[in-house]
Amino acid sequence: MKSAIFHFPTEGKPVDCVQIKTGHINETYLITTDRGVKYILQWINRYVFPNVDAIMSNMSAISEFLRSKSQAEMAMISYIDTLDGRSYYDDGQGGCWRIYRFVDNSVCLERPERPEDFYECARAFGHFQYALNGFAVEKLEETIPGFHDTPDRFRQFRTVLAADPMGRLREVEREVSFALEREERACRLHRMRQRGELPLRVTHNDTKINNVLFDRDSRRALCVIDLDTVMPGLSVFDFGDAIRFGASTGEEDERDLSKVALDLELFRVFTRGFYEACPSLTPEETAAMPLGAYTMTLECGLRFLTDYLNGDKYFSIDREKHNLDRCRTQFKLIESMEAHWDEMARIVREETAAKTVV
Ligand code: GN1
Ligand code: MG
Repeated sequence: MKSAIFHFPTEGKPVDCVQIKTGHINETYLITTDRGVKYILQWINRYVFPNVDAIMSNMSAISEFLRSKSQAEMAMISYIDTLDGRSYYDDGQGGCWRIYRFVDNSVCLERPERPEDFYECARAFGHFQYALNGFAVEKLEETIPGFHDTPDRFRQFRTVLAADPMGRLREVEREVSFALEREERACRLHRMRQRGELPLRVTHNDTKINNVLFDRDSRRALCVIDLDTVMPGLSVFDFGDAIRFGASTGEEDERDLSKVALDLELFRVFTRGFYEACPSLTPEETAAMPLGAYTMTLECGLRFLTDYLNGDKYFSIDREKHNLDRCRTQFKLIESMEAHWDEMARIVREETAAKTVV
């Protein structure tokens, strides 16, 4: 049992604690009490999130806004304050903990088991974006500054390349060239953002399908979770990150790269669901969807590679070279996107054109 749980009010006495292996940053536990009530307890990684107050205050600002909007069709998880009235428990040893009540009958999917799951996932993230239209973006704190600042990710990459602290550079020369050759294209979105060609929105920034809770029976999306990286961003960050993870035919850490490609049918289904749930996207935003998928995939691969070269300090790993394997799947996916670029653009046009208000 994680003793942090005893700093929160629970219905009944906690009697069981199981770790849920999901995500690469925080640790998550399912707690059950003697009255059968379930809670999710989370340990927040302070190396990644030094400012926990900023996370919690973003979260409550968003929750409040969404609750005040009657049309919000998606539920929000709400964190439970500690016994002494704080939004999280600081254990004094560098650990911060928070809890929320487990959503009854919910299930979290590591990948879409059928296209409908991915459609539901798209609707959930599209709706999240749509429902937050009108929220004053500037009220949000940047919980991780420059999170999707791709040029800055390249700068960090170059710093690690120059230092090569683990002596791993020689082994990854191919991956390094792969990334550097694509730098210009990967930074295009950032320049469009700077030029104001795409509107700044409230974005989730971590739109993996495992950040959506589904109803176990109906398989409808219930709510979006993991709001730690909600920050000002571009709508296509959310679109693109979901594609990166969910529309790949292989796992994010698959070692057999022949299994990894972009599934165009899943790409279509996601585009449809996202646009249906968020019809306020501008024509410029929809046109940038393929580039969003490309940028998020390359950037994520670059982050895995940077972390590998840096000694695996950021993403948790379960095996040697885990981050390198993750980097390779992302780059394989990039090759698949490059090979199907025109089809991606055509699918986006087909799925958004008919509905565009002229
Ligand atoms: C991290 O921990 P998790 O799985 O929710 C990361 C994302 C990456 C993702 C790659 C705060 O998310 O940005 O896209 O791993 N989160 C943070 O799977 O860096
Ligand atoms: Mg997550």
